[in-house]
Amino acid sequence: MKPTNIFLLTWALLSLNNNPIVAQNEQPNILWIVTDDHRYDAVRAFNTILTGDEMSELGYVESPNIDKLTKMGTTFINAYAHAPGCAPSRASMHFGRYPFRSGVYEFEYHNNKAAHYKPTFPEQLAAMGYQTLRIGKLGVRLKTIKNGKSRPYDIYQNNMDFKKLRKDGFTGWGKDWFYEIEGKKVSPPYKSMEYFVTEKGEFEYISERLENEFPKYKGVAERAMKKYDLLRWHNKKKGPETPFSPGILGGVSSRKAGETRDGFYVKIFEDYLKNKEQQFTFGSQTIDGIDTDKPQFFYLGFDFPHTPVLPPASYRKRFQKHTYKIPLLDQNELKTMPKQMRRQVMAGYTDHFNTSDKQKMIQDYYAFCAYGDDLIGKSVDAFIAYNEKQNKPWLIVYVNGDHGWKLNDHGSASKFTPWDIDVHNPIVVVSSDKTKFPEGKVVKDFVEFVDIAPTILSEAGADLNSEKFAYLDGMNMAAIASGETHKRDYIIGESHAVTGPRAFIRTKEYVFSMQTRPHKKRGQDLGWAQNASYEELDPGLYHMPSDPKEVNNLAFNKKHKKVAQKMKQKLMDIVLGDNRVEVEWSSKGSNATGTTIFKSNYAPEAHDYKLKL
Ligand SMILES: [Ca+2]
Repeated sequence: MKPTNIFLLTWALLSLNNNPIVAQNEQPNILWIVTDDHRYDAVRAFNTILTGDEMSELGYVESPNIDKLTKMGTTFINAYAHAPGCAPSRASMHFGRYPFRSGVYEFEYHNNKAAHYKPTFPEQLAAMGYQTLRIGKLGVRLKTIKNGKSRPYDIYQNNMDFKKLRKDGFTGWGKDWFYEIEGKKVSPPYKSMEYFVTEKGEFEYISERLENEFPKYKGVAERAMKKYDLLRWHNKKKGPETPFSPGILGGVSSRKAGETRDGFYVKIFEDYLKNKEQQFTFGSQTIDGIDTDKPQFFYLGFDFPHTPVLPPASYRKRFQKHTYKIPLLDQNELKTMPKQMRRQVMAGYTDHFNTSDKQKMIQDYYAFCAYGDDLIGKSVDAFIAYNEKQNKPWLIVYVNGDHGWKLNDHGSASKFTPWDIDVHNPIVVVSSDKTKFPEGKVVKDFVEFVDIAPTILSEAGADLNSEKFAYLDGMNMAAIASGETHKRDYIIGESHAVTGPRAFIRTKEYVFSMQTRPHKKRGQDLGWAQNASYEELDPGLYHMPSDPKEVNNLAFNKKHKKVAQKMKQKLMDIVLGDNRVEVEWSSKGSNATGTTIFKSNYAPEAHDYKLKL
């Protein structure tokens, strides 16, 4: 902005308002943090609010830095994810739209050329003058179309992506495609080959094919299995656990605290904030340096505690001293479990693990969370120090997990279901303006992930009442905190990953879920659920006050028939009848060039936040 414009703006603000503190209208710098597959019970402050006991019901947890955030700001304890899988959950946050309005239901690649498409909120922020930076995991599979072909599309102006960081060795673990081994081209390529990076920067590749084709690598995986004390996911069908089994549920990081991939995200963030050059370089990546004349939007996408669960040794040792209460599966639960949810449980089944493996899985998970908490603390400190130095207002939005994670709850180590442990993800908002997000305040009203976009946009100066933002599905959390907006009787969600198409509606008392579509073919048989029998909808109903672990499916219990019917109708009308969009993205791999939209709008405005049972 030219000096004359600053003068005019200042003059205009002063003449509109007698309050001489112009800084109040200044756009704040914003830090948005999202963790990955993070259970709410890993945080003492959340446990204290929810149960009165700071520890998880499973046992010892540690979270001094997130606890501190809750003291500095407002905790939205009943915040929920819409789609409990990384990609659809992150899409709902970035778009500020429900899956059934954005048309992104699972891990599909999609594009920004479909007629109903609206920009992500970081793009809106850039249009409002912000400089935007992402560090770490994004998970939104957005593409654009150029010359009829699907092309990469950046949501953020600047990106420090993990893929390049891990190739540079700034990680303890990675996974990548390799087209060349030992200088020789390999065909087909090694797809998603796993590797560890040692303290010395050496790469240890984990691949059965590699060991067979290149004898010099023989035994690397076996040695890594022992050295890092790995627990890999396995089941009877796929055979016993081997050094090549997929999914690391426990073990120790090959690197010390601060030098894991999450550790490097924080180091990059700290260095970036101190950088005074026009450009900023880390490893092989160079991005624009920080423009202190612009308001800043920083997004930190941590990978912890997503698999591979590999806490650094210093954390792991401490947590190995604790014995945890292991959630066990009651076989009766399996019998009445909705089929789609049973499918998911079986896909991530862990109940056959022996007790010591289950202990290890839980110890390492919470140790990983404790390590991540330290990294959050460091990021927050660096951000606040930057703002104090710049004398700028600021805002932190901390989202505890893009969704949750089961530690043998319901017999599975996984996500993807509408059970509370998979979708309950508290949010903490801390602001330099303590009137909007008061210190230590706890809000028990429902909050949904679609609220994140309008909250941040509003703080950045957007007029949410303008036509431009009419597409946003959520509410401003400042208005929820102050009670200015209407209260929700329920929250909703829908996800198609692993379970198949399934939606849920949750009140403070009950949660009802059902199959929404007969298959995943977009736009076909949209009216299926309306004509299907109740049994065909594969219903699940749980009563939270009497059954907080959600093990007794009451969907076919006569006493709860009325409740089930009401919730079914409401849910169906909303997700299938209130402006539902499905898109044929024509997704073959990442080549999402389709833009054909299918709509279902037989019950407009069914989503009115009201449901009396
Ligand atoms: Ca995730």
